[in-house]
Amino acid sequence: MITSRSFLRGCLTLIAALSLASCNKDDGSSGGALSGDAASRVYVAPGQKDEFYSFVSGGFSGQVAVYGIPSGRLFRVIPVFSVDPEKGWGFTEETKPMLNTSHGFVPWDDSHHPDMSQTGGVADGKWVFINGNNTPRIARIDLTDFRTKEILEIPNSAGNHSSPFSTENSEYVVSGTRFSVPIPQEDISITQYSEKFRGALTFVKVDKTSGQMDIDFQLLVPGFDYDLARAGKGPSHDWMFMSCYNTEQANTMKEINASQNDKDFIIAINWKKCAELAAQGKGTIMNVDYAHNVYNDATHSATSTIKKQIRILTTADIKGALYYMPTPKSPHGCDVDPSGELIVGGGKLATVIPVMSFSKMLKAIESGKFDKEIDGIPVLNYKDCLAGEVVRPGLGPLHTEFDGKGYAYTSMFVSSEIVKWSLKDFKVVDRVPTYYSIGHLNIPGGNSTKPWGKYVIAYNKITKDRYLPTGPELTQSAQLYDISGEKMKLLLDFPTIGEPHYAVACPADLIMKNSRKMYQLKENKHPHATLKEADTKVVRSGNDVHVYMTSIRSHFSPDNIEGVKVGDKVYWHVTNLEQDWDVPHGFAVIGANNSELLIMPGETCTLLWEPKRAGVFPFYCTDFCSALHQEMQGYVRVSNGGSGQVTWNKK
Ligand code: RUQ
Ligand code: CUA
Repeated sequence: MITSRSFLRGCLTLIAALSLASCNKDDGSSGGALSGDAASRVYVAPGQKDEFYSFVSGGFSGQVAVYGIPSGRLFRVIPVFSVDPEKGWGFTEETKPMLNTSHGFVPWDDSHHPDMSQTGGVADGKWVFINGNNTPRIARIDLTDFRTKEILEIPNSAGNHSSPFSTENSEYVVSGTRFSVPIPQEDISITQYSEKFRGALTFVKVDKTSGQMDIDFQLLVPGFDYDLARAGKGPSHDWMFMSCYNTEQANTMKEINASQNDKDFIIAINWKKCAELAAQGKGTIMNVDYAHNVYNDATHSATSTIKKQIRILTTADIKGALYYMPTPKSPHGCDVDPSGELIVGGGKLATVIPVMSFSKMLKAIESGKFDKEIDGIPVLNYKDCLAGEVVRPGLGPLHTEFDGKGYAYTSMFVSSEIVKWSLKDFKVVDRVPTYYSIGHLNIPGGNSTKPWGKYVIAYNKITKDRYLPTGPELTQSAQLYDISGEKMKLLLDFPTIGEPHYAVACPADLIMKNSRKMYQLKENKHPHATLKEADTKVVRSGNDVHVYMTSIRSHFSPDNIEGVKVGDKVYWHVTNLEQDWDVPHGFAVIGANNSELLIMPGETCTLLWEPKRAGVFPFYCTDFCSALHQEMQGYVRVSNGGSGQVTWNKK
């Protein structure tokens, strides 16, 4: 019997040994015989399009990157939780409210787990949800224009890691806290962790048509670390399964102290039942502050509202809706197979991959035979819920996805490989190395009832020697494998932004057909929009100067402005009058302390400029929009004192 401490030490030595070994080994995948065939499998000829869209988390970049699969070409970085001066995100007056929180303006976060909206358990190409881990938030990205349309702060959560996981029809996206904290927050000793700290699991309702999110209720649960989750499907539709570790409730030296228990848990939550109880008025209303930021397509502007209350349900309020399934050793991934019957745990330190059975879990609940209770939550017996174990899978199982053809694919962080195993007999049928230390993996639709099981993509934690070196920090690395045959086959390495955690992918035509080409000028309800050149003007009100400007190939109107004074706040409200696909105009002015504007056809954006010195200053278009793009420029005169009477060249 190995003790957890010696097992841990063993793991760490192994990690070190493996990373050395793997860096030196010649795997033959970087060239030679394989590459010709592999190249043709990922080659998307000029003018051709990729088969899948893939939305990859940016990790510590706080954003989402959009890639084509199989080419691995990067199409777009969607700004979500972090400011992006390229697109003015968080810098324009219209988008600043999107990054507001109860802590004030927060320009950065750590985004991990995109999840696509689903209808009937199948990815529907409407929205991508993603978590902000550090300042707990969930964002919703609209896939018609690839923009973040909503950010909802999650109160009482402290590290929104187990999030956001969609139920089968996106009735809810669910958010579990990584860190437990005193709820409500109070100034107490950290050593009171086990008596006083609690976890918050939040159920966010999603409107079917608009996608708008709203907190429906929050569950207060024991003070563990909640990690990852998946909703049930088909027979298990009403349930959500979430892994948790640190059931030891350690508050220090967690790498050792939170690795003592042989088994931690997957918590099974009957969300349907909880929702019914919440709707009946069970639980209590708690006063909390959380920001709800919504971007309005008609006004091209965001608003931030601080909301004040949520409904809290304690375990006593929802008897019979929560159960713990013991799961070996600090589980990370918690993945449900396409049939909804099997729940796969990813015990980071476990030697097997445990596969739990939903129907057995129900039987165990019915039988009323529990090992014990924790805070009123029955702990089921491991064996009673177990469908089977994948034995000798490799080391450090993390995440599992499914191909829809009867197989599961589990990422193995420590042994750096993907392991393919059968859902029938839990036997390993194939394994391939990854370079190196794979975290998540993704099969298009691989978390749904209908996987498009053609490729699996590995998202790796360590890059080492795979690319040209770029100093101490290397690009992050994704790897594409063909899984259409019996054996997995490495086809392509491609770099990603930030750190890729999870990713979601779906067939391109699901999204392409709805992709927006421009914003209609006639629908532009921005309060400072200028819909034709004749209406352009400059208006002073006190020290505020509002420039109502238009841009169209290849000039700004107005393009000469005088009467601005040092100390003024100049708001440049630029409307792009183009009504044509792919013709943005930019706007930049010298000394701006924020960013440029990049204005889409039909859109209005506002840049605040506070000139610090007198003189005549140029502004110009930053996007090469026509043969006369270089001529798309103008001047603003700034005076010390003076009349402050603004003038401009009227059209
Ligand atoms: S987590 S691997 Cu959020 Cu799996 Cu990163
Ligand atoms: Cu408009 Cu360049």
